[in-house]
Amino acid sequence: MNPMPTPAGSTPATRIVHGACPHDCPDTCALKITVHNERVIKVQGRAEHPSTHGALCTKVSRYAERTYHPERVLQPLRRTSAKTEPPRFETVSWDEALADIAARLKAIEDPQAIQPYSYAGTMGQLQGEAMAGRFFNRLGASLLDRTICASAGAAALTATYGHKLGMHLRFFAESRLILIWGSNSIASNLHFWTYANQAKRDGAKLICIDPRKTETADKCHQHIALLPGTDGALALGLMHELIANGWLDEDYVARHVDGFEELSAKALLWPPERVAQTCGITADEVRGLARDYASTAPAAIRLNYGMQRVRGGGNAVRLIALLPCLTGAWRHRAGGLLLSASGWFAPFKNPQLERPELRLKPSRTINMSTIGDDLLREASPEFGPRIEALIVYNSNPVAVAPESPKVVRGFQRADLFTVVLEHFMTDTADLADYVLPATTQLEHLDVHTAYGHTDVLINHPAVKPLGEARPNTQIFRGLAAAMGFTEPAFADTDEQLARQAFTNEIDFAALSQQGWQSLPLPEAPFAEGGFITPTGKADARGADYLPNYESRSSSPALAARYPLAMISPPARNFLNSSFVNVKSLRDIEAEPIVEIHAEDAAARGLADGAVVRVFNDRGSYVCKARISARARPGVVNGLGVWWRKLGLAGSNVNEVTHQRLTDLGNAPAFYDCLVEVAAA
Ligand SMILES: Nc1nc2c(c(=O)[nH]1)N[C@H]1C(S)=C(S)[C@@H](COP(=O)(O)OP(=O)(O)OC[C@H]3O[C@@H](n4cnc5c(=O)[nH]c(N)nc54)[C@H](O)[C@@H]3O)O[C@H]1N2
Ligand SMILES: Nc1nc2c(c(=O)[nH]1)N[C@H]1C(S)=C(S)[C@@H](COP(=O)(O)OP(=O)(O)OC[C@H]3O[C@@H](n4cnc5c(=O)[nH]c(N)nc54)[C@H](O)[C@@H]3O)O[C@H]1N2
Ligand code: SF4
Ligand SMILES: [Mo]
Repeated sequence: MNPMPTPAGSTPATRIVHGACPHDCPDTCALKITVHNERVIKVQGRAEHPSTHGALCTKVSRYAERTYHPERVLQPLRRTSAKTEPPRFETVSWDEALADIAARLKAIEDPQAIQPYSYAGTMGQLQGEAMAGRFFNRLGASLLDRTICASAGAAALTATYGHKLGMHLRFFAESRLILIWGSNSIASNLHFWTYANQAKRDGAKLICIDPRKTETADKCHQHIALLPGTDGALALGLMHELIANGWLDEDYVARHVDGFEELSAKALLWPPERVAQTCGITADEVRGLARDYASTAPAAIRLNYGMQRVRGGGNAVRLIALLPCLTGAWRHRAGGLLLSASGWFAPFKNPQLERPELRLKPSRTINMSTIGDDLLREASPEFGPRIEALIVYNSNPVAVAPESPKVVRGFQRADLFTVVLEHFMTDTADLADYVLPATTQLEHLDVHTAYGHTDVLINHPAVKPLGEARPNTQIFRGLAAAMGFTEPAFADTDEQLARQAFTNEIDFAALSQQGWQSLPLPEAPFAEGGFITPTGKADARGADYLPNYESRSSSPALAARYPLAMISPPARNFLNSSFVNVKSLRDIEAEPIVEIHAEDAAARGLADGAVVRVFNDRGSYVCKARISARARPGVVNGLGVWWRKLGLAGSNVNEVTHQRLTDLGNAPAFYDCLVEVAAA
């Protein structure tokens, strides 16, 4: 496909290319990429794009620095050292690498012993699963349950509303009250913040509900610093107040909520005093929040995934998602809730893109969040074959998956054959048998959906692939050819894949020309009910508060040894573990830190800046203590997700997290974690 035509006024040596930010971020910004003499010299936002209006975050405005990074992997690499030794690699040709990988895969008797492992390093439809999915389907490899981020909340929204649907981003600007709940929007959802800030300027009240006093909490009118994993109790307490004070929209409840009687009986067990005790806040905070929520219209909730990373995270999302159904906030386009907008895209996406029919036999499914345990598991009738080969792309599991001591041990298995498609020598690439050089967003074509807004975007390639790098699509095509797969599905070019990705309702020519297409959608989706559940009503049945696996009240013996609750939300200048190796961004974050309240630091004799060990029975993470009012007493904030090898002692925050799963969606409970902190 041709890049954008050279616009009038630009010299032939300089051209503008329209792109899309590939990162796992709700915003999916439209990019304006300036290419001079076949080199990208600037990455900016496109001011014309209504949802993201020309502003980029600091990270992606440095995207060219990432693409032209001197440490880019630009040739296929083959391991020459043992997995337990410092990593050493030699360069090999593509032909040799692909032939050898294919030979290794063919030698595996049961294809289910071959495991793909990927997430949202790029959220592109093409460089994500389009060709990879075809390859693994044809191979008959194990399936992967992609749970590491959002599946608890996704399952909860689906159970409650019938799909991952929510308010439109732009109408937050018209809200009069916004609850920013489990979201550090300024750091992780910048363009939402622009609309919230507009509402604030117009007189709206903003309330942040978050254990950490984030930069977003600093800018809100009120901050409610509850204990991690207690959001479900707070939601029940709010319902208690709505019911006790007669603040329900009875008509909306009667017509559009299923299971209200059952929910009401549960909520009445949660008077503000009990909620206060469970959540570690005051009863007046509960009462005040309920009053504000019931008496202000339109009232909107921006929920984010931070609050669902605990055992009861799915139920907590269900309960919070029911709040706008009880007050009838959904009647207004600026009222309701947004966690994810991704369900809006479902009717416009081609469900056959990954060619499920190429899979001839059903396969087992491995949960990506338990990869540590699963790599160490022996063959058994329940589990199936031992994992013998792992093909990783768009993810850095050794850094981001929970309980990394086990993940590392699994990747170090001498009998495991690991292929990693990457831009850089990440912690995961360091443990590969082969590292295959992948292109970045500036070098390949892709099409994107979003989860914070409802536009489809296209990313035109701005420059040719650097070195010998290849798009993921091309790498999987090459692997398919080396395996002898001859189905026509493997002959599709990236442009053909891009045209196949959506239904005809998305005008591909217009998308290609303008760079984005907005989905045609109703403004206030549930104003008249119309939930996508089987009954057409919001489903309240069964939703309840579940305490954490690890907390002072649920596991007192463990808490006696490890009394601090640790959450590990993202650092502002990294994107999960991406950008940790971009020096200008790492310099801003400076060092891996754990934020600790002055009282907790004093009780442990810790000074600000001291090198500390954050530890529990699973492992020990070395970082620096930052004594900070951003941490509440009893809770420490271990900002993520550093590359282990760029941290202080070859470890990161996932050294101490566990692999137990959430109540719904089988997601990791990263923020349900007890630790102790001591001077190192
Ligand atoms: N700069 C930056 N932006 C990002 C990312 C990044 O790494 N860096 N990551 C991206 C990804 S992958 C995602 S999934 C999205 C969304 O990613 P999220 O993980 O939702 O990110 P945050 O907005 O930081 O929201 C998490 C907030 O929830 C709070 N929190 C933790 N536990 C609890 C709890 O039990 N209850 C409540 N109420 N709050 C809690 C944390 O303190 C934090 O402020 O952001 C994306 N954007
Ligand atoms: N303790 C703790 N752990 C967490 C979290 C937390 O809050 N706390 N957050 C969790 C969340 S929300 C998420 S989403 C996961 C994220 O985990 P991952 O999805 O693994 O995300 P990243 O760490 O950004 O790693 C993505 C990798 O993909 C590579 N990549 C990017 N584009 C391409 C491409 O086009 N081709 C190829 N081959 N590679 C590419 C990048 O170089 C990068 O190394 O981490 C989770 N881990
Ligand atoms: S990471 Fe998010 S805010 Fe930053 S450019 Fe990408 S989509 Fe926009
Ligand atoms: Mo995520």
